[in-house]
Amino acid sequence: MDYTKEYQRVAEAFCLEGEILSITPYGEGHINQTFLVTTDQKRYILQKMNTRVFPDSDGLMKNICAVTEHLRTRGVETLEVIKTKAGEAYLKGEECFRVYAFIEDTVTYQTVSDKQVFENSGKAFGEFQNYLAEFDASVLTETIARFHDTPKRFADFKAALEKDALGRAKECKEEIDFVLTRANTYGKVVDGLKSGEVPLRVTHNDTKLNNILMDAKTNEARAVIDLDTIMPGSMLYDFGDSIRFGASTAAEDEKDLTKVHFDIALFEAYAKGYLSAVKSSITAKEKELLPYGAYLMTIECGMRFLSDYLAGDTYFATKYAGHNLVRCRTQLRLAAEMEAAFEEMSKIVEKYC
Ligand code: ADP
Ligand code: GN1
Ligand code: MG
Repeated sequence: MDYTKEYQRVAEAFCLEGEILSITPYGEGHINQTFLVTTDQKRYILQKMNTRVFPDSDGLMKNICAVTEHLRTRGVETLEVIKTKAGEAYLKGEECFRVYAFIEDTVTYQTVSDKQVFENSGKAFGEFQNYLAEFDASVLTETIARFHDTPKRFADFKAALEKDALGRAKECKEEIDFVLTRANTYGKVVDGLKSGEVPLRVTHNDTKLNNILMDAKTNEARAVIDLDTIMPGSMLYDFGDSIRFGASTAAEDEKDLTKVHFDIALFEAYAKGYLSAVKSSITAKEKELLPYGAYLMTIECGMRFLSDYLAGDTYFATKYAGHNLVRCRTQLRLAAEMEAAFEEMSKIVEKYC
């Protein structure tokens, strides 16, 4: 497909500097369709927004504009929304698009190549959490209701299983059983939030390693990106989601499960970085639940991949028929290994608090 031809007019609707030379698919996100736009002067990120996942595009873009402005006033490098020629934050229509300035001289990682990178990302997500703590949550739209409400995710999973739209359940009995037999462990964070034992904070909610740009030379964190899911939540979600993606010895979609392990040294690297930033604000309850948060986010993500596989791959972008099942398997493998590592994880948390 000639993306330059396809999206030239879309890109021209934004205030870009220079003449457009090319438009090519970019990155490894599962939700939006991302393109790199190169002009004779600059580079930009163009995204076809996923309006099925995020139906309230206005609310979403208001969140992003407000949060990025808040960060910029504090001197933090962040996404820069490039307006349309009509002065809007995004291009509305049957399909919606937005443009960000390309943050140059940075890289994103799909797996942890070096412990130091992961520690740096932990520190940056912790600092990001601190910046959000000063942010007025009342101006935020909840872009996806009950995003990390694991019991709700579990109910959705059971509905997808019941329906079994494509007759795929027979291919994944083991994974289904894994998720079903742990049903009584899914409620701890939402219950804690309800009772007030776990503080409600403004959180990023999608803190995987490819949602942070690292400096290409120094590997220091430069900017936290993918701000679509910034909403009230728990820091356990942010810590946990980073661990589920990054504290693995393999990619999220590694087919060979013998390569997939929960790596406690990577857990330690991230915990060290993250806790160095949040140790003055984290509560005793949050500290206690950090290892569980990692476990919960891993199993929740596994059940979401599995639900999508059962429903016919309608949510996450996939590259082949069994992609969501492959992803589900890596998550459940990691979760199983975490079950044996709670004590060790807790000791590490204590060490860095
Ligand atoms: P998705 O919601 O689909 O995950 P992201 O917003 O995370 O989409 O973007 C996908 C990828 O594009 C990121 O992982 C990153 O590699 C790259 N990317 C996004 N925004 C920028 C930016 N402003 N500068 C450089 N790279 C970016
Ligand atoms: C999606 O957008 P992306 O690719 O950064 C998903 C996350 C999942 C993740 C799994 C809005 O993140 O919740 O944890 O895939 N984002 C949304 O890789 O559902
Ligand atoms: Mg992303």
